[in-house]
Amino acid sequence: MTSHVARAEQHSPEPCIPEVETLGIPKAAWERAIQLIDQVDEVALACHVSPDGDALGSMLAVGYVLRSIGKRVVASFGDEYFVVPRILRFLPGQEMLCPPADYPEAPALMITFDSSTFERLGLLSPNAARAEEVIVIDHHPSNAGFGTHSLIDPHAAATAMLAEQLIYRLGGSLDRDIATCLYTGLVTDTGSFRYSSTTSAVHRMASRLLFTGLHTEEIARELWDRSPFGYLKVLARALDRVQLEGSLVWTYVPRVDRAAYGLPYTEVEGMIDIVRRTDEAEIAVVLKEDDHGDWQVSTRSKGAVDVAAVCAALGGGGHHNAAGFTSYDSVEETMAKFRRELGKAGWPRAV
Ligand SMILES: [Mn+2]
Repeated sequence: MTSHVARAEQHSPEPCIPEVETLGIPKAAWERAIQLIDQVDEVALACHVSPDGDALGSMLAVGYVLRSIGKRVVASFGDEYFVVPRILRFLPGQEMLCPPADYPEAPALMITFDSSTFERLGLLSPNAARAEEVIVIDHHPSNAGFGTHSLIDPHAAATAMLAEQLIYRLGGSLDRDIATCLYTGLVTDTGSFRYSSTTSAVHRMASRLLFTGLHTEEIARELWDRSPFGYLKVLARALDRVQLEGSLVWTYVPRVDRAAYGLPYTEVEGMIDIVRRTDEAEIAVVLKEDDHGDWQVSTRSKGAVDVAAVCAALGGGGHHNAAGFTSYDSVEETMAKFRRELGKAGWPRAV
């Protein structure tokens, strides 16, 4: 507790000064977004299915501010099994969430967060199709702008950066709850400020968030430093079958492994972060069988290969160094297709 006191004292003399940046978005586009929000009493927020910290954190942060300026807010994501992933249950603001079935059928204004395509809205795609206006807030380079209005900056490290700017433009300010949501987005999408997307603007934003008295150590523990015991057993099995093929390292997690320990799918989502540390590999892949029997494939590159392009060819997408796709084939067929697409992308390369 002493550390919190020390931090509060240390921070109290300096105020959090909002830094208004346009990011990669024309000023007029920000203004139009504010206009669209001004025109409605209720705003329907949505983020992508199987939400990560950036998707859910950005959405809840903006939700808080919309409520504070007198808007009715509903927020959701289009998963059939509507449950917030365990590691994100510490996020404040979850009382704003409603299951897709309770979501307005044809919202006057919908805002989507971190969703690169219409399809990534899952069960909420039809609602978006019927919405009068849809503001798309995102940072995925592949996002072509599926709404009626776009706030998309592919150079932003996280959607949370765009969310923060929207908050200032709405006349909102940061408090600890809002900052907790935004920080979760920023810290997860930058891999704890390790990825190349970590610019000075990212650290300036982190600084503004920390002035609210954020408990960064508690957020870090919730996000990365805890798992049920069964995770270790499932991880052990996955690591036991890991393979190194030239510069490709890969493994898979069948659902029977998870079932043996009652481990939900979301618990194995981050396993790629362990596999990708392999020195000998340029590319890392983890196939995770979800509860429907489909394979959710995570891929990582150390930079030489654009895995977003490879995954896009397989129906997925993402970023240059971190991307994914869904496969309805077997593990062997999925890997065969992946290797074929890697080949087309000129990999492995002659050195
Ligand atoms: Mn993101």
